[in-house]
Amino acid sequence: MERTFLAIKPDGVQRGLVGEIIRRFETKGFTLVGLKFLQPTKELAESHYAVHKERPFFPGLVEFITSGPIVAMVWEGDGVIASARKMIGATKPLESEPGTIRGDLGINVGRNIIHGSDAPETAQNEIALWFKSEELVSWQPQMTPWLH
Ligand code: ABT
Ligand code: MG
Repeated sequence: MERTFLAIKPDGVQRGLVGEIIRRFETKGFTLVGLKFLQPTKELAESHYAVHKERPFFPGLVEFITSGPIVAMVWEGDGVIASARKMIGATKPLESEPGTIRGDLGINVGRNIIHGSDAPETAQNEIALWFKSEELVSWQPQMTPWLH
């Protein structure tokens, strides 16, 4: 079953959006398999955003991501990687549609509330970066089958 890495960034935590964001993925029907609350170290933030390391916004991005606690999560479900990206919305605030997390809740590209892995390979790498395998719980929700 497909898994993705999602993280509620420091702005999402500071603004009290944790419950609202988790609710959206729960009610969509995805399954939470990993969850922790932590303030990322500089090393962890730099590894996570390594792909952007030559970009001018990199130092500010690392400073922001390490500035306070975040909620790191792994969610599971059919097509969860692409679906979560859709639910999160576009990176540029003016392009994120209403109905998406960023479209409904944010206006700032550098403070965009939540991260989601953008492809199967990055999902696998990010899950391994943020979680030990024993921190992930494989379980099947006992749900009414017509939800899935
Ligand atoms: P992430 O989920 O954080 O990776 O964002 P997303 O994939 O939607 O967008 P990308 B392109 O990966 O941006 C990573 C972070 O860098 C910030 N950023 C990006 C800027 O501040 N200025 C820019 O010009 C660009 C392109 C936005 C993202 N994070 N935050 N916070
Ligand atoms: Mg990205």
